[in-house]
Amino acid sequence: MILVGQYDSPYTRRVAVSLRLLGFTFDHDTRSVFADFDSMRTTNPLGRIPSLVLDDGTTLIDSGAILDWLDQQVGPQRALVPSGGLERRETLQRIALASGTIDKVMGIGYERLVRPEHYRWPDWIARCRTQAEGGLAALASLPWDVDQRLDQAWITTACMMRYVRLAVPDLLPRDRYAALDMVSVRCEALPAFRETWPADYVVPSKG
Ligand SMILES: N[C@@H](CCC(=O)N[C@@H](CS)C(=O)NCC(=O)O)C(=O)O
Repeated sequence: MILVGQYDSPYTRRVAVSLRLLGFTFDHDTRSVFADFDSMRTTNPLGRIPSLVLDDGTTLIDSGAILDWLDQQVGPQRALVPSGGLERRETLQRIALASGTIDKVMGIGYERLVRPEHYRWPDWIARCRTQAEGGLAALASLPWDVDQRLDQAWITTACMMRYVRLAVPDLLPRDRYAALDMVSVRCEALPAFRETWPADYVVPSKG
């Protein structure tokens, strides 16, 4: 299998972490969505990451669809999203809050990093910021039990936090949300997270 995408993408990183936690081996294709745009569109017609190229040549796109496929491969006992009931609903709700926060922070990041300064729209950035803060506060208000089995809600939330701290760090100063800091500390200590640590935020270039 080949995972396509760099780990400064929280969506790619959550797939990489999940692959490792579930015991899959994979190669890593680190082409950039910006610098390698034309090449990337031959893998995913949307020119986005992550993609997962399976051993039979099939290419899966979109982290949610890839993670669902991984869960199907390992079966309900090991799946990272519970297969039913209240537990599944609550896990999906947390994932929705974390990935929604990623999307809003990404909106700010792209506005700042890709768009020329005179085209930036401060009202739009402020709106994204309000939405991201809403997502963070809602996640932080939920109970997080440090002894709970690590599932996709924890993985996606930890990847979201690392991404926020790379892209718009003032949104998430240490100690603002103690519960979320605990999620991050617990996850980032694990080998699957350490091996996928996005050391630097790769500023998109238009190359
Ligand atoms: N819903 C998609 C979102 C993927 C996504 O936003 N990927 C970003 C990188 S984190 C990307 O490819 N950005 C480039 C673009 O959209 O043009 C998923 O979960 O995979």
